[in-house]
Formats: sequence, structure tokens, C-alpha cells
Amino acid sequence: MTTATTTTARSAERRELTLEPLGPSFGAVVHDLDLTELTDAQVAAVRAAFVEHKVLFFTGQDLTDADQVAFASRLGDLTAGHPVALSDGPTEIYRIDSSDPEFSFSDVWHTDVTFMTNPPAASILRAVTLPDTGGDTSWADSQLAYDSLSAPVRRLVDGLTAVHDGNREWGAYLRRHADRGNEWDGAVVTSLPPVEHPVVRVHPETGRKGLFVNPGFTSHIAGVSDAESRGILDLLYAHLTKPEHTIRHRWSPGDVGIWDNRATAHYANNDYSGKTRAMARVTLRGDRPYGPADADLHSPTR
Ligand SMILES: O=C(O)CCC(=O)C(=O)O
Ligand SMILES: [Fe+2]
Repeated sequence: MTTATTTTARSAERRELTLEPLGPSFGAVVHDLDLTELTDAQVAAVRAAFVEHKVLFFTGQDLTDADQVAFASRLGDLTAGHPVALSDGPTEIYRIDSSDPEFSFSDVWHTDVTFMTNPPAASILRAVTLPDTGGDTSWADSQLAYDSLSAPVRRLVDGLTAVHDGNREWGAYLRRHADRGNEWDGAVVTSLPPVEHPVVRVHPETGRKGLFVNPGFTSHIAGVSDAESRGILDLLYAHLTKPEHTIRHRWSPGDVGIWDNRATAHYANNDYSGKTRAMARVTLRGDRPYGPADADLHSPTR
């Protein structure tokens, strides 16, 4: 596709949606769209807006589990709800419910499921039951964070890889459930061997670089000393989560949010203890992350 054609196609997609940006860099609310009745043109527009804005919210929806799965299926391939956590209902749904005895707060900055070789490209979260106050979710723009590092630090991190280990968060759960995980990329997950990903991820659709380490699942930088790893990761986490790199969403009943796990990290605010908050998540299959050194082997898919 030529640049001129791409620009025309994107303008056409934009005209399909009423978008309200949430900040100068990323995040947008999509108004007046019923996710159960999308035309093909609207689906294309939602996909384009998702890649451009990284986090989108759709207000005033009233989706069932099946509606949420159907909407997500129009955007991409669905994975199991989670590689480890077991949920009732459709296998694609991952329930995040504070009244569940297994519930634990996701109050650590993370990008979803980076402890698998192929982490999900996107997560789609629906507000089911909300506390009167609290329970907001925050997102950080990992590409903005990368771009706003100084050039020497960008050069340093461009060449690094990091180990991601799901055992800290999910190992005990997996053992409690007799090593019975879900199916992920065609295999049942019965253990969580650590995986290595580039510290800087090149987005497969835009070619933009973003930081791809997170305090939830990254255990260390590969090939450096423990002290160096801690120092580098602390620097990157503090930088990634600077207020000007983040947005925060206060959920309303019916809201549906979708975020690009290839370009963002997020944090679920832990400020509604003792109250019920229930959300339902589905995730879209993603490809294996690659870094700047391998970018030449891949061409952006749009
Ligand atoms: O409950 C939330 O707001 C977000 C939880 C979370 O980390 C997720 O859905 O991936
Ligand atoms: Fe998450």
C-alpha cells in the first residue's frame, strides 16, 4: 500500500468514529457506538483507532459474555482467558472479581501475560460490577516513555533482553490447581518456564519502539549483574510510570476498554477493599515480541 493510499484509508476509518482523546499522547473514548452492531467499516475503524490511540474506551455498552467474545473475535483471534487462571463460563473469559476467594489485586504495573512466549496483543475489559468509588485503572504509554529517554539510554536499552517469569504471580495458583492451566498457543500450560523478550519492543503494526519490561513479570535483565539489572529496571520503571506518560480511567457501568499490550503497561488501583468489583476480560492473540536488532526481518503489517 502506498503512503498516500494508507493516509486516505486511515482518514476514512477515522470518519467512522466519534473520538474524544484522553491526553496529548494516547487514550481515547469512542462515543455513540454499539459494539453489538458494528459494520465492517466500523470494525476497521476501531482496529485503526486502537493501534493509533493504544487504549480505547467504549461507553454505554451492555454486553453479555457472548457479546464481548463476539466483539473481540471481529478484531482478532482470541486466546484462552488466561494461561493459568481458571474461570467459569466461556473459556475465553477471564474473570477478575474481588469477591472471588482467589482474587488478588493487580496493583503492580504490568503488561498482560508477558511471561509467555507469545503474549496477547490486546486485552478487552468489561466493567460488570463496580464499587461506588475507587477501582480505577491506569495505563502508561511505553512508546512515549521510550521516546522521552535520552539518546544514550535509548542506545543502551535497544540492545538488551530481559527474562519474564510468571511463577512469582502465578506459580502458587498453578500448583494449588494441581498444575492444571489453560491452553495457550496450542499447549496446556502446566508450568511456567521463564521466557526472554527484548527490552525494547518494535510494534509489529507501526514499527514504533516501546519499553517492554514491567515490574509484574520481568525478573531481570539478561547477561548483566544483579546490581546492574536492578539499577536499569528501576530507572526504566520510574520513567515508564511518570505521570505525564500515564492516563487513568474511572469505570462506569457498561464501559468496555481495550488496550494494546504491545505499546502500554497498566495498573489496577487498589482502593476499594471490602467492596465488590467484577470485571470480565478477553485477550487477542499476539505474536512473538522482537526488538530493534530483528526489526529488519519484519515489516509492519499496516
Ligand atoms: O481490574 C483491572 O482494572 C485491570 C486488571 C488487569 O490487570 C487486567 O485486566 O489485565
Ligand atoms: Fe493486566
